Amino acid sequence: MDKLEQKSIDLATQEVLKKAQDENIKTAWDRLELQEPQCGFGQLGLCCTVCDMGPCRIDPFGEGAQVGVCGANADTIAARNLARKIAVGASAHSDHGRDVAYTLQLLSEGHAHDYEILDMEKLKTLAQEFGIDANKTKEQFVKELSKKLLDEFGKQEGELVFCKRAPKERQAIWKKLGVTPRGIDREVVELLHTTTMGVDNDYKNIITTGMRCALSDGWGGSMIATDVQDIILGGPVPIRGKVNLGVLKENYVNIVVHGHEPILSEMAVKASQDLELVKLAKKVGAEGINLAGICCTANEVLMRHGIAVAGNFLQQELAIITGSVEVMMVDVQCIMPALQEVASCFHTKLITTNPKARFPGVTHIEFEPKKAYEVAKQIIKLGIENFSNRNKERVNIPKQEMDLVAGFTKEIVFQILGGRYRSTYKPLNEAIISGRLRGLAGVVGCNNPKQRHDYFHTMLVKELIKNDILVLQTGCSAIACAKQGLLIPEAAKIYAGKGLQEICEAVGIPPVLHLGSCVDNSRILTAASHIIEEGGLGEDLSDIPAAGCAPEWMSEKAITIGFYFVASGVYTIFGASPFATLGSKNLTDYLTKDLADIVGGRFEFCDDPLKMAQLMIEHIDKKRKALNLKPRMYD
Ligand code: BF8
Repeated sequence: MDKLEQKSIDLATQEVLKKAQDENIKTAWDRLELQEPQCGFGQLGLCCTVCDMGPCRIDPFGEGAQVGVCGANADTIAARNLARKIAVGASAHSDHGRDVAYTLQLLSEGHAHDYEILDMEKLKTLAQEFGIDANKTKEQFVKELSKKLLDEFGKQEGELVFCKRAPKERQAIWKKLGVTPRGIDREVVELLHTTTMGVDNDYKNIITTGMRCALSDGWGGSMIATDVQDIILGGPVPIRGKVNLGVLKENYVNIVVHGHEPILSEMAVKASQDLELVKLAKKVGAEGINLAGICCTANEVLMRHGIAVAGNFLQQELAIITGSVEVMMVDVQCIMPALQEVASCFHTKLITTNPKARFPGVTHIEFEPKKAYEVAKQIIKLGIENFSNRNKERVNIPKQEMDLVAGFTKEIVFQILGGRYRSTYKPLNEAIISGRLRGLAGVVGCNNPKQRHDYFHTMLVKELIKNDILVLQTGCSAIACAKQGLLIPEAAKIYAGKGLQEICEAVGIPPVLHLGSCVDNSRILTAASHIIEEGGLGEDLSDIPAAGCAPEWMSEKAITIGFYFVASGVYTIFGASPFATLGSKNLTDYLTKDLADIVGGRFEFCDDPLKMAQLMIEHIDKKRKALNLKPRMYD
């Protein structure tokens, strides 16, 4: 295997990395090399920077210091480091949810004219959940609902409304443990407070507070983001699209949207089809405007409009290095600071749009929901004007592009499997009970240059579907598997086991279902709750023959997602890179063993995709046995 193949299994990525190498443009892989060897104390979670008596570090070999200046030991330090990451991840997803809820409020006040209520059904469901009088007018509904949603962030007591979506048994476990989230902001603040110097020194208690914070993301901030986006941007339905760098077009003005919040990129979709702007693009010599996405903003516009996905996290720099991107418009999260440097090697204009995420010296065009479409048009226009600055000789767009089907939601699973007029989870439950489906797996998360790009995701998912496990995906993991052709119905015949194949063929779905962006992991939680509600698969989420995995994770947000899955009863595996806990054996044991008896879910750390699959299958089989279900139908 040559060096490029070691970096990524994706041919398009290899091709552009070669170009970067030839032109001496540095990418994340080069910068990782410069960092090596990375700090061992940091990797083990044993470096403490909580106060200025430090930084302190614990000697993992037991010879040097075993406590920091304040007396904190490895357990406290590792748990605090981890918990602070949970708080940061929860704050990112939840602040996203807040912005979407705020847009709904502006809409209700008549200040966000570019948006409208597109999913009345969901609006009504939420209104009911929040106890809003059904006799009110739509306008009153929206006003009251947006206020109640925003109140979820600042609530001081009680519990988040969406916690009621969880099965009763699960709610009881949370109550008993005291981890039912009260208010989203409160849980983040409290976790930061308890992990500052001289507050909580009990690693188990720190993790308990961490779980409550993570739950406020999964069953709070992220769920609000998902549901309100569906209300104002439309609930996704299965849709075909294309993926990989080959979606960039040589003769078109290429605009790439990147980040996470779809409120603006949704307007970019509309603006890219604006006849006046298309005419303008033709006037400058292009054939039209081509919009594509990176990361989760890409997943959002893919789910609702079938907009092409240029790539996942590690491909953001590569999109620019193709030399074909006129504008990369970014909002928040997962945007590498290095983009500015890479863009400066080409004609690409990097444009920031969110006051929370700016780059020094980079054009900033601030997004406001009140003038959303106007801002989107302004940005696309800049792209068109920039087309003439493209150096055609430096354009190398790889040919690789792959078809995919996305747009699956908890509502769509109902409809597809149960029929539009008989919406029910019964067929899904029956498929699991009969053994035609062995179980379910959520495979999610990022890329990390420390691991071979896309390799872990695709190897793992192929092995799972081969074993009749229906895979639900979000984020960069979904993009990775889509590039390898796993997200088309035809993939079932090639890769799936006989039972899964029969289901995919009967209803025309791929063996791997794309549920959206990372906040849409909340769709997995609600779908799992519906499975329990339907009956026959136990009383609690931890009873379902299911498992989760983030094989190439890198973000703090992934840690938060892991914790809300585990705290919801799910067995969850994290990939190769250390979890920043391994310096404390007590903490590692607590996360990977003891938690199972406390919350029904636990963590596992593993660095081999086939081993991950094996562990997930073993867990699923164990759950089948506990439910008195036969092993899978076909062996
Ligand atoms: O929120 S999977 S690299 S893009 S953090 Fe980021 Fe990870 Fe991708 Fe989406 Ni999620």
